[in-house]
Amino acid sequence: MKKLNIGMIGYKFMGKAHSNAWKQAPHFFDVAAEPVLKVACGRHAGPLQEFADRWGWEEIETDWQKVVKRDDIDIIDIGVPTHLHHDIAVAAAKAGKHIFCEKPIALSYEQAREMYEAAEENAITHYLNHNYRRCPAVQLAKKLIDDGKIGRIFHWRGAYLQSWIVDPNFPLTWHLQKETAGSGPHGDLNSHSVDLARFLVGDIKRVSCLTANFIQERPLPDEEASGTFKGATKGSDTGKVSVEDAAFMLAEFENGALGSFEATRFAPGRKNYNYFEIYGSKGSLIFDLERMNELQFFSNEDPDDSQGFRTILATESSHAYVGAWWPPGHIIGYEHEFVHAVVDFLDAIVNKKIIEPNFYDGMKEMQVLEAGLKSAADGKNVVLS
Ligand code: SOE
Repeated sequence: MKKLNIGMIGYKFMGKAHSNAWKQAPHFFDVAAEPVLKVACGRHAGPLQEFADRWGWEEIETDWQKVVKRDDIDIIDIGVPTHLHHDIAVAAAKAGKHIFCEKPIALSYEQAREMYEAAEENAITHYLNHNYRRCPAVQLAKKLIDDGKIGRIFHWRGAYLQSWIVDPNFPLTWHLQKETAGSGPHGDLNSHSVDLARFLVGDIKRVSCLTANFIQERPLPDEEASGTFKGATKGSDTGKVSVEDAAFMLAEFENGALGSFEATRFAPGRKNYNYFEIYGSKGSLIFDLERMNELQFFSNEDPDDSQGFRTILATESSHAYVGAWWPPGHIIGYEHEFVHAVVDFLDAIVNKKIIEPNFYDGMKEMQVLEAGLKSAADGKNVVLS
C-alpha cells in the first residue's frame, strides 16, 4: 500500500488528537494509504521528544520551515495557534504538500482567501478540521435533511458554550489575545457552529451580532504549563484581554431560514456544550455533543397520537463510519471524529477527491465570522458580499 509521510506541527491538545487519529485509522478502516508518523514539530525540544516517544513519531524538529521543505514529507498537519496557520499553510501548499489544518482557518478572511488560493494553485488536497461534521449522529442529521424528512428549513438554533475561563485568575493564554487567536469564542466556537450550519442548512447572507467582554485584565501565563482548558500563571504581572468573551449572532440564510449562534466561555456547568436545533416544515432535529451518539428527531408524519421527539442511537452499521468500530450500542467518542477525518483525507489524496470542509469552506466561514464582529463593532446588520 502507498505510504504517506506526515509532518505534524503542534503537539498539544490537537497534536494528541491528530496523532491518535493517524495511528488508529489503519487499525479500524481500510485506508487508501498508510499514514507514517514521520516528524513532529514544536518549539521546545524536551517536551516535544517526550510527546514523540509516547506517540511513535520517528523524528522531531523545532523549525516548521524545515519540515515544510523536506522532500520526504507528503502531508503537513497543522495544530498550532491560529496566527501561525496562514504562513505554514501557504508555504506547505507552495511546496506541494497536502494539508490537514485545524480550525478556525486563520485570523481573517483575507488570510483564509490566500490559503485557499495557494492550495488551489498548487493542486494539493486541503482539509479544514471541523471534526463535528464527522460525528455519525451529525451525518444522520444531514441524511434526514437530504432525504427530505425535515422539509423546508425555517430555523437553526446553535449554541456552543464552555466555562474554562470564568475564573478571573485564569491566565492570558494565546486564546485570549487578538494577535494569536484573531477573536475569542466567536472564532473558536461559533466557527464550529457556522460550519455545521453551512453543512446542514446552507450559506448565510446577513448577520447581526453582539459581543461582550466580562474580564478585561488577566495574569500572564506560564506558557509551557498552559494550554486549552489548562491555565498556569507566572509571577504577578497582568495583561489586557483583547478578544471578546462571548458572541451572540443572528443570521439570515440564503434559503430564507433564520438562525442564532451563541458562543461563550462563561457558562458554568457547560464544559463543551455544542448544541443545535433545526426546525423545518416536516420535522425537527436536536443534537448535543455531550450526548454525541444520539440524534433527536421529530416528524410531522408520525400519527398525531404518538408524535414526539424520538432519540435515535446512531450506532448501527448503517450509520456513517460506525460499521468499522463496534457492534450496535457500543458507543464512540470525541476522538473517533478525528479518525473519520483522516480516513476521508487519505482517500481524498489517493483518489483525487474533494474533501469537505476545506479551505474554501474556511474562507466562507471567516467571511461570516468577520461580518459578525463588524456588526458588533458598528451596531448594524452586515450583508455578506
Ligand atoms: C477550545 O475552546 C476547544 O478546544 C476548541 O478549540 C475546539 O475546536 C473544540 O472542539 C473544543 O474546545
